[in-house]
Amino acid sequence: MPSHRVGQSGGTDMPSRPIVLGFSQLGSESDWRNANSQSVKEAAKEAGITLIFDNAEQSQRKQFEAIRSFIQQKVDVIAIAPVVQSGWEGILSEIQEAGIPVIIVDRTVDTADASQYVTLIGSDFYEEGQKAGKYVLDKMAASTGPIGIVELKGTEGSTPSIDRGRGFHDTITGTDKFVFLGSEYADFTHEQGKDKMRSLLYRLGGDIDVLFSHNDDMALGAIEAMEEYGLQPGKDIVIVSVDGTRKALEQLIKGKINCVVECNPLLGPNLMQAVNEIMEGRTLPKRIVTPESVFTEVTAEREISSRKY
Ligand code: GZL
Repeated sequence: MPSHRVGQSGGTDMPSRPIVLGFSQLGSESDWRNANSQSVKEAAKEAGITLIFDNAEQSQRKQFEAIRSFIQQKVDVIAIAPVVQSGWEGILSEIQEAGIPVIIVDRTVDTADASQYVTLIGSDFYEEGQKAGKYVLDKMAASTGPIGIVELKGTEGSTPSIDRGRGFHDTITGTDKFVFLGSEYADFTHEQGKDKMRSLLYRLGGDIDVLFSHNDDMALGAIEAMEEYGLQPGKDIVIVSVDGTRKALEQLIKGKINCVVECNPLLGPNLMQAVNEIMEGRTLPKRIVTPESVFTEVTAEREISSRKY
């Protein structure tokens, strides 16, 4: 397949054939991830872009294998949703040597050379953590403390886990009435969220007043663990989560979750626009941030009917 690149002058010999995009998706660990994949597939079809999609099942090694396959196939653009932040310099150099432009999607990568990718399309996870922390400050304003907080963290080393945690902790630690009792990595999955919440309850039981979960799937698992333990989620323990899936909003309406910070997975249209602009030789911003909101018991009813995922 002849490869077409952005011309030296910045112009490009637009291919007479459909643009080919290789997308390394990190996995299918959560409803958010599946909605993200669906958005990319639908947007590619809508844009007439040929999509080569690979699901790495949360393995960075499998992402590298998929990317090397994209290079061999001489795709026009490579998009990567990186499972963790570190370890990408080598593979990004291989792509650069092949002359293929790169778009980073959703999470980010650590690299000393920002020229190794054209743009990053995704959320501001630190701000999402701050929003979660602000909700807890408001919700617990009348309490004198001590208020025991536990945390279910996403995939270790992933941008959302690192930055949501930083944003939340930076917001909460301003007052001494909050006590962080413990945190567990639960890999953004429902199953591990339930399992790790069980162990936190076993260790800390009635001392837990607040759970901050880095995503909805882990929060939904934690709700099951709390009910097994004989506690009322949303009442005995305040729950704040991130994503905004339909299942989480349903629990929000039932009062079993108290706040869901939105993280928008529908990045497909932004990605395809960026691909087209690269192929047209246009300059893109280094960062494209998706707009997001916060859902509480008050706004959930209004939002749930419009949720696509
Ligand atoms: C955030 C995304 C996270 C979601 C999880 O943009 O990377 O990964 O919050 C998903 O649900 O597994």
